[in-house]
Parts: sequence; structure tokens; C-alpha cells
Amino acid sequence: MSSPATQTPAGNATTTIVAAATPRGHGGIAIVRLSGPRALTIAERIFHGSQRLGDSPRLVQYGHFLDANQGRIDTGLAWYMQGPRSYTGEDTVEFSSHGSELVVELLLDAALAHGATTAQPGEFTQRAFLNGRLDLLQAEAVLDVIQAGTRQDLSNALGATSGRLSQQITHLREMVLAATVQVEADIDFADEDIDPASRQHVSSQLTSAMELLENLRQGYDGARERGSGWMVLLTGPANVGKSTLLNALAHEERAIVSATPGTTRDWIDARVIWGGELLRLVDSAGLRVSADEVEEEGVRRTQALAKEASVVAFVVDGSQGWPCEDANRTALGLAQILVLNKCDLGVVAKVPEEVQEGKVVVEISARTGEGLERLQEALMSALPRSQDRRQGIFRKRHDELLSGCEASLGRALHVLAREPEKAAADLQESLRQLASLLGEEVEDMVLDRIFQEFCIGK
Ligand SMILES: Nc1nc2c(ncn2[C@@H]2O[C@H](COP(=O)(O)OP(=O)(O)OP(=O)(O)O)[C@@H](O)[C@H]2O)c(=O)[nH]1
Ligand SMILES: [Mg+2]
Repeated sequence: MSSPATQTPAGNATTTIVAAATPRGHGGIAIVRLSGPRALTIAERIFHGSQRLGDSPRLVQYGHFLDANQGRIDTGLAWYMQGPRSYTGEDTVEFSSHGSELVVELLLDAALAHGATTAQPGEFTQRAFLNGRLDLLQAEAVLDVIQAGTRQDLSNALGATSGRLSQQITHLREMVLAATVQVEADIDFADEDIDPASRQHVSSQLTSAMELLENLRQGYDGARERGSGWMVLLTGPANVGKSTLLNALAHEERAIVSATPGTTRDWIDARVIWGGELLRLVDSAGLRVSADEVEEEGVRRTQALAKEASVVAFVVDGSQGWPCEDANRTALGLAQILVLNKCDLGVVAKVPEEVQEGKVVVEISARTGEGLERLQEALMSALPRSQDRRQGIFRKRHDELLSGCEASLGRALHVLAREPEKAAADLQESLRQLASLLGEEVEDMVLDRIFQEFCIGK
């Protein structure tokens, strides 16, 4: 991380911004934060404790909050972080009040009345970036921590906020830079004067850089599910008990259940956290050939979802014979788990050998709850294993830049011996791509797009 003290605040840093850092609505507590050159002055007009906030940086104080007309708003806590030793690198004050939407509004109004301006989404983090407290990869990772839906994503994002990914990119850049310096130095010599060992060294350095790049990029696909959790699709013929099963697994009456086939038309989801992993269970329209246009569309959607899902569980009515409808084919092919439901009525269905191959069969009763624990274990075991979810990059922006960098390095390696000038140009290009990753040469438009993804108050 670069030293914050050496950076000049950029952007709107002459203004003092304010926003609620906690979500809207009622809660135990709410936090309102101020950041900027007048944060302390404004905060001291609002908050009154036994000491002045400015006399006790980094200490939590108890006191009361007043509006611009000296009317009491609430009692609560406040603390002052003196810049540059704060998240944004600026003077920052945070108020912790009761979690009332009205109190938060009044605190914001008071701050605005005293001269603060409303923060834009992600502006606190943007300021941290502009003030050199975080590089761009770290700033983006803050959002990834907030949105992480799996333990793996969380630990990956946390690592990135603390600079693990930045270190890897910086290391990569040093390797490419050393190779570039060598290639550029060699350009001035005739071919026969160049030490073959030096060229060999450059080429092996670039090869290692490309391996590191490839490794980082492999993590990208695994991060697809970030924020939404792993998708587990419950599919199968109509009326087999998929909706009943969703409700039983989620412990809530999420989907409508009825004895009439074709009850579920569109997909319905419920989130659960099992073993620290966020899963999105999706119930879908029963697969069958139907004359009903809406139901037909539902079936099409189910088939599309089956391709997207991390785990597909194909549910059948175990008290009936094995269903042989054509409509089942796609989902059945993608399913890792076959669920024989309604086992409370006795199990009659025999899974054909060619269908069962490589799949786990679980007998359950969604109605009585029998076998649900085993099903839950089977679903968890079917999630992509942790080695398939390697630590790496999260975002399309990263993947695009790294893939561009990989291509430039590949080209440089290819022409290194014959056309060193071309190789040098490609190496410079790859250095630019790595700099953009760290946020050193990024257009404002790209920055705006990144920070707009954040919520207000972060
Ligand atoms: N005996 C028994 N009945 C069940 C069980 N699970 C579901 N049912 C019944 O089967 C019928 C259909 O259940 P749903 O959950 O609506 O089935 P579905 O697969 O979602 O049906 P569609 O949405 O029409 O595709 C209802 O009458 C349920 O009460 C079970 O484990 N045992
Ligand atoms: Mg249903």
C-alpha cells in the first residue's frame, strides 16, 4: 500500500460527505459516517459528550445528538478518526445511534445543515483509493467482501482487501518489467552481441509470468456465483413434490403446494446457509409436455436453469414407476442427484441403470422429513470442491485485463528472438494492463463504474 501521507486528496476531497453506513429500516443500531476536512467540526456541532471528540481521537464516547436547532435527536456513541489514519485517509467521524430510520434521517439532515454533502455510492471507498489507502484491486475487494456468498469467496475477497492479489500482480509486474528492461537494453546491440543466456533468462521469466497469469485467471469461473450463493435446482416431473421439498429444506412456506400437476409455473428460490455456504435453492416448473403456453415457458426456463445451476437434483415420485417422459431428458442428463420422494407411500420407482450412472440416489419424504438430512449432505457434497474454486480474481475487468496481458506476453515471447522491438512494444502493453489492474492508469469513467456498484455509505 502506498503511503497515504504523500498523496494529494483528489476528487471531491474538499467536501465533507455524509451517509448512513447501515441499511435503511429498523434495527438495533444504525451508523452514520462523515468524512472530509470538516468532519470533526460538523460532528462536534451535532454530538455532545463529556469530552470534545477532537480531544479524544480513536476513543468511543457516549453522548447525545442535536439537530441544527439544538433539538435532541437521540443518545448514542461517536468516535473520531483523524486522517490519514482512517478508512478514507481523511478525518472521519462515525455516529452510532438507535437503529431508527427517523433518527438516521435527522442525523443526516443535521450534518447537511452544518455543511456536509450527501455521499455518492462507494464514495468513502473511492476516497480511500484516491488517497492511496487502498489500490483499486483492494477497493474492489471491499465490495466483494460485502457481497460474498460462499466461505471461499469471503476468504478470497478478504485476502484481496489485505493486498494479497495486489502483491501477486505487483510481483508479476516486476517480472515483466525486468524482462522489458533487458529486451530494451538488448535492442541497441547487434544480434551476435547478445548473450544467449540473457535471452534465455528473459524467455523463462516471461513463461513463468504467463503461468502465474493463467493460475490467477483459473479462479475466475469459480467466482461466478459470488453474492448469489451456489444455485441448487430442484427439477423433475410435475406433481412429484418439488415445491414441498423446497419448503421443507428452507423451513418456510415459500412455494405453493397442491395436488394439481402444473402448480409451479415460474421458478421460486429460497436462500439457506449450510455449513457456512450460502445456497440458493430453486424450485421450478414441473417438466412435462403441456398445451398451456405459460407452463411451456416455465418448462423452457427450468431447462435453461439446469445448465446454470451448480447442482441439479432431479426429483421423482418414488411411489410411482420411473417416469419416461422426453421432457425430462436435459435436466436428467445434468443431474448429479436423483431424489425419490414420497417414500412414506412406499418406494416403487426403479432407477434405470443407464440413468443412475454416476449419480447419487436419495430416498426421502418431503412430507414427513425422512431422508432430508441425507439429501442435504448429498447436495453439499455435490458443490464444486474447494480446489475447483481456487483463489484468484473475481471480476470481468480483471479477467479482461489479465487475458489482454497474457496475449501481449505470448506475442512478446513469440517474436523475442527475431523482432525484439516488437517484443518490447508488447511488453510495454502488458505493463499498462497490469497498471490498470492496480488502478494506476485508469480512466475516470472506469472508476465511476466500479464505485457505482457500491452501496451508499461504503
Ligand atoms: N405422501 C406424500 N405426498 C407428498 C410428498 N411431497 C409432496 N407431496 C404431495 O404431492 C403433491 C404435489 O406436491 P408439490 O410440492 O406441489 O409438487 P411439485 O413437484 O412442486 O408440483 P408442480 O409444481 O405441479 O410441478 C401435493 O399434494 C403434496 O402434498 C411426500 O413426501 N409424501
Ligand atoms: Mg411446484
